[in-house]
Amino acid sequence: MEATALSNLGKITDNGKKTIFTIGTSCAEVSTLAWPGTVAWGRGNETPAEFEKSFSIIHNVFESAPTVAEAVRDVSDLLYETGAFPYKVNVVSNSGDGGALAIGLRSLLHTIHRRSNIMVIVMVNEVFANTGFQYAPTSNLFADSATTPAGSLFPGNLERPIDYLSLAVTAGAGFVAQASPAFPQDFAQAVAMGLEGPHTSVIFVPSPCISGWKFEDGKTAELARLGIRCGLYPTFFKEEGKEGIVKRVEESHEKRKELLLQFLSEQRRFAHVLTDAAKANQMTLSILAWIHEHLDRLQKIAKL
Ligand SMILES: Cc1ncc(C[n+]2csc(CCOP(=O)(O)OP(=O)(O)O)c2C)c(N)n1
Repeated sequence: MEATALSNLGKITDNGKKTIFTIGTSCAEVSTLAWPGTVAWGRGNETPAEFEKSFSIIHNVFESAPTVAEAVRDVSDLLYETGAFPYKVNVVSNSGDGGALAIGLRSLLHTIHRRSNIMVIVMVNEVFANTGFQYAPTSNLFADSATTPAGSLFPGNLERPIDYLSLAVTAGAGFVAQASPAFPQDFAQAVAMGLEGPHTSVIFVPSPCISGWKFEDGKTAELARLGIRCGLYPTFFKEEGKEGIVKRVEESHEKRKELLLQFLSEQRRFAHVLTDAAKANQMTLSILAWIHEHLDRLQKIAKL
């Protein structure tokens, strides 16, 4: 899903301006290191002519992609204003949810607070994936992970996921969205709106991860849509000062429950939840309680 998101992001940001990405260490960073002509840990070979290409990437340390993006924004604006640089650029920071919402939260909040004109993309795969699938603050209830192993003492993760959408809105981001490439129009709209500025936009991309969530290859888009429709990853758009929207979530509680069960049952990280009917029902109801509470809060936040 992250590869699909990055590919779409590349197409949408190809809007006549050059786009400079800053990517914190994450799956997205590891997979883009192979891209020719990008600046990776000082190994880049950019020349002025190559700078005319439509995008470039600065790979930077884990927690500070938004801060590096701020610097790119300031320097490129300055060069543009002094006439040294012929055009304005899009600046996009990209991190995993571990990088943005655990170790890098301070950096993210400061960037939002400074209202820097950049777009921050956060890939939400619920784990620190490339170091071995450890629990992240976004991990869902009862998820089995390297640091919340399901066993006889604990049924996986016991913490409710952090409410990152409310966090970004109340921190003062000019535009906050959650959108998945599994609903391509939502994703394209979120990115296009996010690029408009003039403030910090934060876009969360729910990203089912085959190895971390332990599901069959080929199910990625289906799982993304199930996660959205059952309410775990509601599509969300909120511009500062305007009424926002929560959408693509099933209205009926029964339907949400049915889709949630399907979502859980296709991932081996939840296999222990479904071992018997009573346990499955109890745990599903706990997750649904969180979903309903979270959706209620988002509806209120959307009206701010
Ligand atoms: C300050 C710091 N702490 C830890 C690490 C080790 N590390 C590198 S990538 C990573 C996991 C990143 O998780 P996330 O941001 O969720 O991205 P994902 O791997 O899931 O794409 C960790 C812990 C690091 N590079 N720097």
